[in-house]
Formats: sequence, structure tokens, C-alpha cells
Amino acid sequence: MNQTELRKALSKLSLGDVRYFDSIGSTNNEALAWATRGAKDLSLVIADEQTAGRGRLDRKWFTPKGTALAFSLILHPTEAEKPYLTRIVGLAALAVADSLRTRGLVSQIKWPNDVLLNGRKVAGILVESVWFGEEVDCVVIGIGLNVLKDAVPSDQLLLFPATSLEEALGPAVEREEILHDILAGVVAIRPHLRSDSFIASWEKALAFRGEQVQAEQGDGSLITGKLLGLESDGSLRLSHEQNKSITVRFGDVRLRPQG
Ligand code: BT5
Repeated sequence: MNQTELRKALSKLSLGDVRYFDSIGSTNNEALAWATRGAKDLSLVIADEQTAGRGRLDRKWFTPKGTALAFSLILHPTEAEKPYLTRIVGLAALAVADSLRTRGLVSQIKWPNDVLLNGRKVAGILVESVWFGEEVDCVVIGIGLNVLKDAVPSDQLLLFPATSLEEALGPAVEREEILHDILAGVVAIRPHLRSDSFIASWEKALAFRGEQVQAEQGDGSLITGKLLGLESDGSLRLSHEQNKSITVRFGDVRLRPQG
């Protein structure tokens, strides 16, 4: 990654400190450790390659060198933000979606943490917290975005089809500029985290709205229903049998297989 361009892009934002790595295990691990040692609000860990990038539930996230964005942003939530921390994944997803929209691309958010382009995963988000006693002290937002085609893992490594910005836009994609736009988006949307309009924008960006989906919950059980929208905490709202509404708090969602 071009560090001069990186510093130039980031200098336009009011971030905390920045740590750049040519190669790292996982930017989230580094950020979680840094958060426990006094990192300032909006401090950033960014790497050109991850050798042990993580998804949720111990899944792997692949970041081959020079092909993608992989970064983790540390937030110190204010007291006013603390009741709304389950919305942070939506904040990150909306910031990614906005950065794509300014490049003419319409993306969708596959609940809870994927950003899709043309029905394929272009970005994944992993939000993790550092606790101090009973309270969340810091939140780490990890974002991985496939920029070049070479970032996309082979099909057998994937649970869901993937794509890259290069596939959608051609080769002229500057990683530093996209990084700037995503971070600027987080900063701009963050003051609206507590508002109803935030949930409305998140809901509007959801993939499969009004369609029959299958939600696989954390314990592996499947729920089928029509995707209605979001609860105020960012949980998924489905209409189940006889229009009974059901809430899914944790899991993955996909279109229900036909037949
Ligand atoms: C995610 O998990 O999608 C969250 C990914 C977060 C990655 C960022 S990179 C910066 C920061 N540091 C980290 O260590 N992590 C964060 P999940 O929904 O569990 O999806 C994981 C699944 O996505 C894997 O099991 C693969 O099927 C698929 N996958 C892995 N690498 C991918 C890639 N580059 N592009 C598309 N899909 C991928």
C-alpha cells in the first residue's frame, strides 16, 4: 500500500492514531489489544495483508497482499451511544455502502454483516467489544473489502459467492481513497446512530427485503420467513407462519432455496 497516499488520505480526517502493517495476523486482534492499552477514539489499524484474518464464529477472512482493504477502527462509545452498540455493525455497513454509491455502485446489506454487489459478497464486517467490568469500554469495527479480483478466494473456500470492486468497476480503484470514504462515512453517520432514521436507512439497504429467507441461527437451527425489516436494536424481523412476527438476534440470512 502506498503509505504517502495513505497518510495524505487520512490527514483529511480527524482520526486518533494510525498503525500500518505490511503484514499482520488480524487487524482486529491488534486493535483489541491496543484498545485495552489506551488507544484513542477513532484509532486505526490497517494492513496490506492478513495472515490470520477472522470472520465470525471462528471463520477465516482472506486478505492476500496488495489486493484489498483490511482495517479495524477503535471506537470509545460515549455514554449516550452505549445503549445502541448493537447498531454499530449497521453503521459500518452503511458507511461501506455509501462509499460504493459515490462510485456509482448500488450495494445491499446481507444481514447482519455482509455487503453485497450484484448479489455477491464484496465486504465483511466483524464488530468486537472490549469490556471493562459490566460495561463495554471500546468497540472495534473490522472491515474487509475486496478491491482487486485477486482478493476473492476460490469458490471452495466460500460459504457465499464473492466479488471485488475491480470486477464491478474495472482496474482504476484506489484503495486509499475508498478507505478515506468509508472512514469519513463512519464519522458522518455516527451522530445519527441513535435516531430512528438510522434504522430506516439500514433497513432500506437490506438485501432480500419482502422475500422468503432462511435464517441460520447461532445454534445451527433454521428459521424460514419473509424478511420484514429490523428491530430497533438491529435484530432481524421475519414474518413466520400465519404472519407471526419473529426476531432473529444472531445468525446468517440467505434466500430460501426454491422448491
Ligand atoms: C465476516 O465474517 O464477513 C467478517 C469479516 C471481517 C474481516 C475484517 S478484515 C479486518 C478485520 N480483521 C479481521 O481479522 N477481521 C476483520 P463471516 O460473516 O463469518 O464470513 C466469513 C466467511 O466469508 C468465510 O467463512 C468465507 O466463506 C468468506 N470469506 C472469507 N474471505 C473472504 C473474502 N475475502 N471475500 C469474500 N468472502 C470471504
